[in-house]
Amino acid sequence: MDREPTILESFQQQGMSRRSFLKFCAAAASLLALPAARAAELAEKLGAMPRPTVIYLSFQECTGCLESLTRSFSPTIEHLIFDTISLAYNDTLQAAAGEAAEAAREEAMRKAWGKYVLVVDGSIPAPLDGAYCVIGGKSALASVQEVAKGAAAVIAVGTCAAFGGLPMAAPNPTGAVAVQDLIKNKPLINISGCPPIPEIITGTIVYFLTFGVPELDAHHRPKVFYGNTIHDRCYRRPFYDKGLFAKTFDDAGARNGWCLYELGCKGPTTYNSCATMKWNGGTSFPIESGHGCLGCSEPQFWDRGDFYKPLSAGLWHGSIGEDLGIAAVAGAVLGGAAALTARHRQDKTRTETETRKPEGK
Ligand code: FSX
Repeated sequence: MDREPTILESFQQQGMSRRSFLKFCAAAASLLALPAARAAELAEKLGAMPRPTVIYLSFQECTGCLESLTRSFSPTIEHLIFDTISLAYNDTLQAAAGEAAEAAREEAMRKAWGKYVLVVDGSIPAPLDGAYCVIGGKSALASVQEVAKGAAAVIAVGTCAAFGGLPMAAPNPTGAVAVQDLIKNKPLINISGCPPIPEIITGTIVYFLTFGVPELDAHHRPKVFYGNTIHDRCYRRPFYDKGLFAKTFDDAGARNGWCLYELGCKGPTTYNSCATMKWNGGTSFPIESGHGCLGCSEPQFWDRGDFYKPLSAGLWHGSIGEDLGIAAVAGAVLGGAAALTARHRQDKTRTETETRKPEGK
């Protein structure tokens, strides 16, 4: 064959049938909540295209995002990197090291200039020409700018890459910034979460390859995954509505599975799919394990207040938390009637959030 194999041919070369490819596409379509016609289109388009080149750069981060990605159940990481994309560079997963690895990246960039997808995890320290993060003799700042030049699109994976995350937490000793603070002239998708849900990473990549940039919220996140708060979909929500709250992690309320709001849960102000997609193939998520949401998919989550104080304590800085917090205290006292107020305020703050520009812009 004197041309690149298509994605379907790659599946078949790995000994898998067309049927298993269609099952892979059906799983991806279901994850993305696509209607039947779009699901068929996904299989048709994905099957006919050659595997696109992906360059994956990691900077200031904890590698949790990549750990998360390797645990994707559907599409699996194996299907993604062996059959769906051509992962030209990832300094954690690749076998090559040193100069050979850098040469492979340069070659991949040259061959797919203007067409490859750049995935970034981790924040980038900007001061002193990026001197606080240097890999292979090149600063993260120079690397991301150089690779982004030839990219068709940029996907920022994890809250560090999307919003600065933990490395940017006060006092931000390295002057860390987010990818969107540096790359302004390319289509950009943020997949936030510390780490993000693995299926959101793989699902977004598959969607982008097939249909282009999905519909995004004000923070450049795919609406299909970040369109609702954790609170909107939380299975403990009926207890919130009745004003039944756990007061400590070991009281009767906690044992009965009541709402964790008063223990600091940030679910009402956090947009993500944890309550529906969950983790480890749909096994559980933090609130199901008895711990409140930390709000890790929102900008500046680390500096916005005490993780273990309720939003109503007013320590979660910003109008969203304060507004919702006041409503929730009333909910605890007045039960169902006040919960209606909380929902109304939540709708109002959702609108505020969606019209808000990303911080630092
Ligand atoms: Fe950050 Fe990711 Fe949290 Fe860690 O790459 S979003 S610290 S899970 O690893 O960047």
